[in-house]
Amino acid sequence: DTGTTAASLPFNANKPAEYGAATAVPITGQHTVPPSPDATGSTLSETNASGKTGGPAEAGLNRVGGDLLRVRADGGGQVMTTNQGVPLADNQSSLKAGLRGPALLKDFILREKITHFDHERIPERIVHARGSAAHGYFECYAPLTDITCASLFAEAGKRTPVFVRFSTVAGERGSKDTARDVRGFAVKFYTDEGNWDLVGNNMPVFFIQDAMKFPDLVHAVKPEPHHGMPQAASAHDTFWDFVSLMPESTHMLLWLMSDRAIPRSYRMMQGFGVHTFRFVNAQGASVLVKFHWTPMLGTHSLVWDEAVKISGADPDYHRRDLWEAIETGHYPEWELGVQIFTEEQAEAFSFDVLDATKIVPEELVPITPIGRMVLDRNPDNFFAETEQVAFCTAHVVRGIDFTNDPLLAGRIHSYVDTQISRLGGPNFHELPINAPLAAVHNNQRDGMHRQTIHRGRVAYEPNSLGGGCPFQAGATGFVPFPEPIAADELRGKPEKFAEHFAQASLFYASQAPHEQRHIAQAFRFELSKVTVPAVRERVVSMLRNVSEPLAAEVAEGLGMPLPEPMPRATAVEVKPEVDVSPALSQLARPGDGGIATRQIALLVADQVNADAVLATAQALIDRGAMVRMVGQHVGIFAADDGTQLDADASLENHPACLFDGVIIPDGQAAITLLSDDGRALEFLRDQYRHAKTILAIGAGRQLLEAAGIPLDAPDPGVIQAEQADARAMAATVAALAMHRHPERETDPPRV
Ligand code: HDD
Repeated sequence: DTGTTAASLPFNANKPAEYGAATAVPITGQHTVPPSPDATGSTLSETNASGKTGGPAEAGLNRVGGDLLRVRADGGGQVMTTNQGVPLADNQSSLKAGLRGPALLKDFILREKITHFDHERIPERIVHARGSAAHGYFECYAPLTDITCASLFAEAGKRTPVFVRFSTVAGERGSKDTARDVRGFAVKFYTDEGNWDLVGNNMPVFFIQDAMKFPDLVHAVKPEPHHGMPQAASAHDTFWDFVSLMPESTHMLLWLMSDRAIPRSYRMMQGFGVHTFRFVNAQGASVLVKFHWTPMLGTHSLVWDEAVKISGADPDYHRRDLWEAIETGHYPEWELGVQIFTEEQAEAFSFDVLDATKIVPEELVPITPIGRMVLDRNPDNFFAETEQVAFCTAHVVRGIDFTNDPLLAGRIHSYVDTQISRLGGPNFHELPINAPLAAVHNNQRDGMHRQTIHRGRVAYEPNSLGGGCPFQAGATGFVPFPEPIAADELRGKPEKFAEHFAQASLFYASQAPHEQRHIAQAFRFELSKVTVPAVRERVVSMLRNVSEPLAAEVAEGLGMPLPEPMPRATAVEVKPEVDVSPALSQLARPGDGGIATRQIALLVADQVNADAVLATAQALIDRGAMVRMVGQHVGIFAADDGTQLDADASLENHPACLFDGVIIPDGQAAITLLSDDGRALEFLRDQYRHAKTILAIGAGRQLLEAAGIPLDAPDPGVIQAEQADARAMAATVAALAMHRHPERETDPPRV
């Protein structure tokens, strides 16, 4: 006996008798009652019931009422057991011969716990390893039965549960969120006629035209194989070596170097199905379609210097943003639209709609809105849901079919195949997050980790012993579109695939001046990391076929002479239908003009003016913004009228890059303190450099001066006011709603 009383032990209240002879008699543990879902502090959001979470289906919704409740586990108020359900007296100390003795091999409790732990990890996705996901629903606007018999588009108001995963492509599972990269936008629709996965990206084109090249592309962009660097970055030799030898990647490179590759939020980016798909109606007639997701919050991006700094300040920036928005009830929403066109129209286009490096300009075929998607529930468990979800382009439903895009053909194989090794066998469709809500009946049997218990002795077809069941649905099931094909087998590409530059030029020409500037800067940055001069030269020679001013700007930025333009793969002159497509600029989709969920820093220090703090905070909170008091430390500050202000962020733990705007309240003594603080000055310089909104009230102006913020020229994003009155707040809200003020940018930055 150590002589220590149980009550005085500080270590583990649930296990009072941990030492000495007292351990011979195990003591029943204690538990605390977890808060109810409604109580503040709970991270669960079951109250936001979606079809996938259970609850009765409402009229007009899917007839399937499946849910995940059947597999949810919650240890609250429960006794601890082994995996065999045996209640455990003690799972904190291993079984030993004597208190100081050797551990015993027969300790199945220790061995089970450690064995399970040893096998907790599964292989990460070969691409798109880092991602974040959420539950929600898709709601159809109006019946589309004239063009598709897909059940989710059958009725106005019909809701279909969805699970959506956003991702970066190149980085490993633990990499940063704000890398320059394509973002995955994968949607699993649990329709009442089976699962449909629309596995898209936030860019409408791709690097390559044929799936055969996908392993080469991924090997080139991933960390270089000899030393495993760089992580989550395309700025290295092997990537640019590969793409510069593959002019078909030019159009995608323009998107990748644009602001699209550093989105402000998953909630503020478009999504695209990329390939041309088919809608097929009940009569078997087909139209071609391209899928577009448009965010209600508009399309907005970071700037590169900001993205780099966020990588250090909060590598989980996008994951946190999505999670917090949903937890606070600001459910992100997108509109789904389709470009609809016929085969005959497609044949007349100057490009091939089977070429995934080409868009169909919206000016040529406008987008028809067909429904909206709302994400209203965070997953309960990251591994079980976000990690184990298996998206496959092969998962289509009746009414939706493929085209002969050769990139899509390879994908139809690749995704199912990869899940078999990633998720450990062919039964990954039985994992709860992957299981369709529609019933599954077929003669497939067995395999690793089979969950279903099939009854009966018939697992073949045709059969008479099982009454011929399960029977084929015939014309009411999935019938492939009967596309007539008569052709020679060969390895090659259509003529139109050889034109690689026209749409890259279109994209560049359609960007706003600051977007064009950012593209040139991104090329400059990425290529400056390339060590082989010949690779840089090849990229710039490629750019000469896109835009001479762009090529010249990049060459100048790299201190190199202009190389000859890259020889073209085709001599055929392409006459593009449009030279400019305003829809390709992010400015075309500014969003709803609100500032909801925008992160605003309110700088505080002792003796800050209480009225200014409270008035500005209230005005912004009223419009849904997220306001944080940022102090020289976290915790309590005394304002000028004695009010205690509780700062939940500090200049040290929440640098400027994490905010969309900053308020400098009045209060001479506080401003004097902040003017002597290098972190406060750096905070303002970064806000200014990153083209964000700054409001300075009264003496707050002195802080701007101390930080060297230029105040000579008018800037709608730098607002100075004597008081936090309605006029000042209206100007601030309008400036925040503009997202950024790029007209202030200079290269190199003034501040
Ligand atoms: Fe892919 C994952 C999107 C081309 C092979 N891809 C993956 C994910 C997205 C995309 C969003 C992540 C899914 C998730 O969150 O689990 N991929 C695209 C788009 C492409 C594309 C929009 C071009 C239009 N992909 C592509 C090709 C191949 C693959 C050409 C192979 C031939 N992609 C895969 C994969 C992954 C994957 C290896 C890795 C993990 C997974 O599938 O489930 O099968």
